[in-house]
Amino acid sequence: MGSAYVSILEISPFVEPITLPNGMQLPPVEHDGDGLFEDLNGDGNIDGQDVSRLAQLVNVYRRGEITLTDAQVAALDFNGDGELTQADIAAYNRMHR
Ligand SMILES: [Ca+2]
Ligand SMILES: [Ca+2]
Ligand SMILES: [Ca+2]
Repeated sequence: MGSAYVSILEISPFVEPITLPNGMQLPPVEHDGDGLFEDLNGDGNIDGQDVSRLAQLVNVYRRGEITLTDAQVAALDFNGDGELTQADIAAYNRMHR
C-alpha cells in the first residue's frame, strides 16, 4: 500500500491547482489512497468546506467555465460513472459524512 500511495501522489493530476472563475484555487489532495481526491482544498481535513468546494467545481465545470483533464475528472468521479456531475456531490456526501 505504501508504494501505491506514493505512485498516486507522483501522478497527481492536480500538480497545477484548478482555478475557478471566481479566482479560488483548488489543489485537491488524495487523502486515503483510493485514487479519489476528496480533500478538495488540500488542507488535510475532510469536512464541509470540501463538499462546498466540490459543489462549486462541479457547477462551473457543468457550465463549461473550466475544463478538466480526463485524469482530473477521474480523480473527482466519486460515483465512478466516468463523468463529473451533481451525482458526484451526492456520492461524496455518502462517502464522507
Ligand atoms: Ca481518496
Ligand atoms: Ca479539506
Ligand atoms: Ca461521476
